[in-house]
Amino acid sequence: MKMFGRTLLTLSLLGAIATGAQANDKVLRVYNWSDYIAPDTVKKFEDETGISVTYDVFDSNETLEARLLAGKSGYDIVVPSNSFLAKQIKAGVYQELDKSKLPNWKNLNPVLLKNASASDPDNAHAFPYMWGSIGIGFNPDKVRQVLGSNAPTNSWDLLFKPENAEKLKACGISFLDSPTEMLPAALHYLGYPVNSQDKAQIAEAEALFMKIRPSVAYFHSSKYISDLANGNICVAVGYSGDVLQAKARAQEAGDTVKIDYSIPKEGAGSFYDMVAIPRDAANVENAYLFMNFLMRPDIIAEITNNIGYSNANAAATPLVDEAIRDDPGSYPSQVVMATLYAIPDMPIGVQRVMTRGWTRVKLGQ
Ligand code: SPD
Repeated sequence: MKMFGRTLLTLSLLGAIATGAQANDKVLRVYNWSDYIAPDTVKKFEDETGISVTYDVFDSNETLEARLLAGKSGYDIVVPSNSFLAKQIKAGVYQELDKSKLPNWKNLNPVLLKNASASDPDNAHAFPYMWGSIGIGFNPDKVRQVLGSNAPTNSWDLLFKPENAEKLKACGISFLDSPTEMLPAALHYLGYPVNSQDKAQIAEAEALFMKIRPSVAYFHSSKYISDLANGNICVAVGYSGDVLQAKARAQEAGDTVKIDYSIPKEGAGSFYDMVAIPRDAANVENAYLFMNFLMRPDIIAEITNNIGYSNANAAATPLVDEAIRDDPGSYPSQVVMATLYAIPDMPIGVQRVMTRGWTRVKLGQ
């Protein structure tokens, strides 16, 4: 009996230690894009699992990459775009996924998985979360006021023709602060390959921005959402879903500011944002639980319904609001899809050239 009692005590002590250790491990650190999750997604995960989540945000791949390449980012889940993924995989930043821990993988859209596998063969390190395009968000009333009813809102001419940009300066233009997304847009407009490594062509793209630089109010990759919504600016080069969020916010605030999103007819950049686990993540099992949670149709559909981006989960499509499914900005037609180009994955050396050029553009010198 005594022996049995002692064993029980030992077992319960061990149990307490184990529970204590588990309790300390019930944490997860997530680093995602800003404005990229539903308001209660994290809370739902915490309630269901008892895992406490630290959720931080960034608004450019460049920022995320700097954290990852510096090592020991401290995060268990990160969300790089496909255009940055391949070289980060090569640099050994991510762990290979154990798909047996992801039973909800079956819900993912096989076509999108295949597209995303161009940067990650066999989708070995990451799965696609959301995808979208980089186009033009604009306030049709203000733009018409400035440029007249024939304003070319369906073309990059709206911004890349200096005579248009000069006029739009009066109501406010913003650009994404991302050389790897903005310079390819100019290269494409100039008729060069979006992944050009030709320094002269990149310099020409830079010169195009330099010409319109005096008309640009600011370069920022998330501030334009609220500025479009409250009428502080009238044109923003931005991410599809973010412009739709601006539109929704403007509608909620009384619908006096109208916002539209256009994918210019010349074509625009498209991206997949991918969920991955850094190699040095401390809470890998919890990261798998979070990944699997994000692959649940009800969870990811709710996120899409809040942020306006198309997700990569086939099983979730029937749960996505019709208004979003029918929005050509979120779910472009096949004809428009054919005009999209993938944001290129540039070698690090060329990326540096682009970053230096972009710094000159921002400084205007
Ligand atoms: N607010 C969320 C924005 C997500 C945009 N990701 C785009 C990456 C493009 N390369």
